[in-house]
Amino acid sequence: MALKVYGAARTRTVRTLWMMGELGMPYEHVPITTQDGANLKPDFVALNPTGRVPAIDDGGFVLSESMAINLYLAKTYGGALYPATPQGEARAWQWSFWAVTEIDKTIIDWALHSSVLPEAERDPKRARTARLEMERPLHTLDQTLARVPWLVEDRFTVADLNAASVMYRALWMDLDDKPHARDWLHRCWDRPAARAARTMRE
Ligand SMILES: N[C@@H](CCC(=O)N[C@@H](CS)C(=O)NCC(=O)O)C(=O)O
Repeated sequence: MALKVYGAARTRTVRTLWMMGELGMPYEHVPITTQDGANLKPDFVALNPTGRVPAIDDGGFVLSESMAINLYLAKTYGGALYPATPQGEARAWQWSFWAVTEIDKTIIDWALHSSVLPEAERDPKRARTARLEMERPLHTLDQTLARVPWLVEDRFTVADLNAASVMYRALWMDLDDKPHARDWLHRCWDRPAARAARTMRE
């Protein structure tokens, strides 16, 4: 039975769809949407009690949380996409936690109030506050990438995929004062699997 990926590409599921593209594995996409509440229907909640997407079902092993899903997929099926040492592995966890705790909610707030919501519903002050809050984590990222081309070891790994996928909205952010982070972000999203995942959502 093929691995199932639950969630429409327009949701955070794009992170998992990108990973599936990198893996080149066959999978079944169940594009559950959230606007119509399909994610809260009893069938889906029985499978995934969080009622959120993405989720995967790998032969009966059901997992939610985009970062955990990608770390699991890379470790299980990803070969060189997963760091080779315990230290590299821990760094991948570090950048994944960094992405969800320091970037995820703030960048969505920034995107909503700078471009995504209809103009009348945007609050420019919220967009500015969100952008300011991101200054410190973006600086950390930029300083790191001034020294190395990739976040872990010397190649693109799940650490880059997780962090860059959470930063999807930053593709439209002016990052000229963070050139290392900006170039890395575009390098990550220029990968064929990332482009394919974007095509599914845009
Ligand atoms: N921390 C979770 C967040 C998942 C999440 O909030 N997904 C949204 C879609 S982007 C969702 O399912 N929203 C519907 C809801 O909360 O009912 C992850 O990274 O997977």
